Amino acid sequence: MEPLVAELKQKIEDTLCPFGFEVYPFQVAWYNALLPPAFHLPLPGPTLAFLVLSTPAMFDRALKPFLQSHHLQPLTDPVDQCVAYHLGRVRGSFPELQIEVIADYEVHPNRRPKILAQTAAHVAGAAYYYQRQDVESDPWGTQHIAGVCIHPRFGGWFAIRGVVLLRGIEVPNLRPTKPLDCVPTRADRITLLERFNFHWRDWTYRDAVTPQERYSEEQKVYFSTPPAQRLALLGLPQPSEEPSSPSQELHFTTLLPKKPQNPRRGWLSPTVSPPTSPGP
Ligand code: B12
Repeated sequence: MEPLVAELKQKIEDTLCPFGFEVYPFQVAWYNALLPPAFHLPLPGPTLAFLVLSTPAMFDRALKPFLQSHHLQPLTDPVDQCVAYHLGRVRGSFPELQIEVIADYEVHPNRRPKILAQTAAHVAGAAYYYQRQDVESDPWGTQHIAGVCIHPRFGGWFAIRGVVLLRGIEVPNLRPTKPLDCVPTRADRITLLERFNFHWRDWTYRDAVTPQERYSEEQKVYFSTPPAQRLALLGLPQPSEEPSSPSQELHFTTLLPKKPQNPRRGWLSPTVSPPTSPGP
């Protein structure tokens, strides 16, 4: 890797990795080359960019401390705010550079995503993006089949959080790293894409490779809770409520016993709170 890229990567890693994120460098040209002009990033091809993803550790290392630090605003998703806060810190650590950050949830006024996170993850070598075109004579006819990225160490137990663009830093000699093809057979790719498209709520697509770490039960419960109920789940005031005492207690530890005891207790029981919208 070019010394400049290695140095910038190290600095971004020092900022983000302790909080459960990973970063992978890529050139804007590699991303633009795969996409129609409507999706292009409007920067010169050799511009340096970094893909940022969150690992299972992000929940404990970034989200919980963030919620306790009172940075939380009403009305927007706490995870999105937490990620935006940490990506913003990257900008803060390079005051001399023109850094732009695009988060996975950002859309243009016509609702088109500002970044295709999976294509970026693939070109950055972070996680292989499996699409129906990667399955020879696929069995799905006219159905829409969305693609899914699989990380060599975390399987599907991660989320792509955004890209950091370093305007003005051009690295024409950066060599692409191919993502590891960890689901090489046709049969396994079919299983993966069917699980992701039709059974994503059961989490099984995430085990396409045996992961080094999965989301904790607590994290799964959080992401399985409809966004509107997540603040209540964490014991935080709802947007309509006045903030209560200055030392707002978090209720994680009371929500879930440290060791899973009786999984049918209280709201953990599927009959009480069926998972509806797992997040990433
Ligand atoms: C809109 C959206 C949805 C929509 C539509 C999904 C879809 N893909 O059709 C809905 C609401 C249904 C949805 C659901 C889910 N989603 Co969603 N979603 C997105 C979002 C915001 C944009 C995806 C999109 O619209 N892409 C546009 C289409 C056109 O892109 P595309 O299919 O990739 O096509 C391009 C490529 O094929 C490329 N291309 C062409 N040739 C080649 C060749 C190569 C080699 C490559 C790399 C690319 C490439 O060109 C095409 C464009 O022209 C992304 C985040 C993001 N910003 O990217 C998350 C995202 C895809 N979702 C994600 C997840 C996890 C889910 C859910 C499981 C729910 C959840 N959050 O837990 C479910 C899964 C069920 C399902 N059917 O998808 C994750 C996937 C992570 C992963 N491991 O891949 C993402 C990346 C969010 C994240 N933060 O991590 N989602």
